[in-house]
Amino acid sequence: EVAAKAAASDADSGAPTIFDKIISKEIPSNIVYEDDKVLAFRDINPQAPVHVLIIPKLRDGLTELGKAEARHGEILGQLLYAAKIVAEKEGIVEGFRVVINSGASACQSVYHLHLHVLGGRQMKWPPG
Ligand code: DGP
Repeated sequence: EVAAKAAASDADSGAPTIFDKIISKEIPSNIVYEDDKVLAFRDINPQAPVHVLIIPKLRDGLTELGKAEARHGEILGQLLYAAKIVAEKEGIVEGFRVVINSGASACQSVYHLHLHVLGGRQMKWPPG
């Protein structure tokens, strides 16, 4: 348990993540939408027929939503609007889900804020 806690505190320390390499295109990804502020690409482990991640290109302290500050308001809005653009591009705008896992107890695994856009099947509620 001590090791797990140490790993968790490392995880949100602000160290670079795999998403930095996706942004720099050092690691290839299947890009769905991109503008100067955000990047949207297919999740490597899809949980629905459409499963796209949307990230800010500049993390700027947003390791997780729980670290957001008032100054992040604009990029947070841009990310949410990008979710709608992605849903339209993917043909799921009539029904889709946006998820943000914030912190270890929400099963966040990559500490660079990201929205999951899920659709293309009937969603269930409550989520697990
Ligand atoms: P979360 O558990 O909310 O932190 O989701 C992280 C997601 O990132 C997870 O669904 C899998 C995805 N992921 C992790 N590494 C990669 C990668 O190298 N490429 C892509 N496309 N997705 C990744």
